[in-house]
Amino acid sequence: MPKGEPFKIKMVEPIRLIPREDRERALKEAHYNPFFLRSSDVYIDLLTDSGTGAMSQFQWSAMMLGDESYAGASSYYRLKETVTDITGYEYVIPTHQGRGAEKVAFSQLITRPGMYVLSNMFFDTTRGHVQLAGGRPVDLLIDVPTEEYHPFKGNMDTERLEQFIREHGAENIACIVMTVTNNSAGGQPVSMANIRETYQIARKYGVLVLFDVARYAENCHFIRMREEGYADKHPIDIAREMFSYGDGLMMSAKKDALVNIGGLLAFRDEELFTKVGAAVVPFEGFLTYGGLAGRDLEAMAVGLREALDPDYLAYRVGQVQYLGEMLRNAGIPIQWPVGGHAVFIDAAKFLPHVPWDQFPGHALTLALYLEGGVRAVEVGSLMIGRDPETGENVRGPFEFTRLAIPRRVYTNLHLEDVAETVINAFQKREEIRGVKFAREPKVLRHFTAWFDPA
Ligand code: P71
Repeated sequence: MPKGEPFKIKMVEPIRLIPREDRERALKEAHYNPFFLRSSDVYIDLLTDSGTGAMSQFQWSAMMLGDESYAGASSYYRLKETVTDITGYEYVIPTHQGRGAEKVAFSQLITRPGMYVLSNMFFDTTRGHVQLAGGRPVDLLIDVPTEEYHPFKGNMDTERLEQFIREHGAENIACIVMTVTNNSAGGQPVSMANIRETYQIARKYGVLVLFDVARYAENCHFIRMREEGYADKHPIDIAREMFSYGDGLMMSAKKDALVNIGGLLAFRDEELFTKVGAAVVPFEGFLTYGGLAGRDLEAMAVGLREALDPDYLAYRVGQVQYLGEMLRNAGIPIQWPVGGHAVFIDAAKFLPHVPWDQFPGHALTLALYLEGGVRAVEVGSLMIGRDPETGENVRGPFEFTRLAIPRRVYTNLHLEDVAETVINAFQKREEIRGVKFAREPKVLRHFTAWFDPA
């Protein structure tokens, strides 16, 4: 097997590491929040793998075919046929990005305040939209320590799921959200067996199952590599089986549809489509464009297929693994095995002297920027936020610093620079301090909060 990337590079964008004094100044000006840094002050940008990938020549050329008709554009039908082919779902609605799909879905499915929405684990915007619609998000992730091997660490705890439905009543549950891969748990995969079992439980009690499939292609790759009976299957066939265990999907197309902007809703039956579709026109736009241009729909249709290519997936997941192995071999505590899109550093172990409510994952993020111009993001108690009822900070199950790898963007030499940065910070870890809020917004606070060193 060749070791190289399954592409060569046709267009380049210069990047550089600015001097240390400039990084200190930039961080202060950003109120110690990496979201406020200018990208030109960042050397290697691992803030997110969302919308930051490189499109292929096939996607760029498909964009020239964009049909910009307001309704019924041919670009929409090309996208719809692709989505139906992969998922089996007949009813497809584009949205401007994942959270557009979430807002539409939860505003219609949460019909009474206080209804529960159950998940293997919500991502932040999904959790935010459940709360904004008056619902109560509940995470039911299996419990495995971060450094302990488990092939499918993103799984739903199906025992607790069934118990919860029994205790609280199916009529009080708006839906189940199956997040694949499980981003908040470290980009960890969910097994086909777990997806099937979740759907069986849901059907037994008449509860709806929606997938959150931002990174479903990476999840299919893990099923192929790790679950018995899937080694010889093409990822698209694994995807088809997976989608058969659900009623619909919400997607941020900025990940596994390999586009810079876009999202999707898709449903198996017309009733659900009609119910949820009612909110699309006022929030997103007409049903066949959902806030996107015709050219965006074309790029998405091509990207959805490219992301299921086995060579691409092996390269993609392999690159994340390469970074993970460099860090693990150096003794850095990380979520193990690494997930599909990012390496998650266990910041609680990296910075044992920083208390959880001074956000060790965020403190380490700031340190990595100062050390090597690498931009990461906190995934932990800062991102989880406060309990809307008590106003108290909720302690998350993990305190992570996430290094998310954009798709087809950086080379392995860049990742070696990243590893060196993390290792250097590890050697000086005692000097790294926690943070406190200087300004704290109510919803999705991590995006726009200001901080001071604690
Ligand atoms: C990610 C993001 C987006 C993000 C979050 C925090 C900082 C920077 C960027 C978005 C997701 C996701 C899952 C599983 C829905 C969304 C929302 N992830 N579900 O991980 O991971 O999609 O961004 O298109 O609205 O960096 P959207």
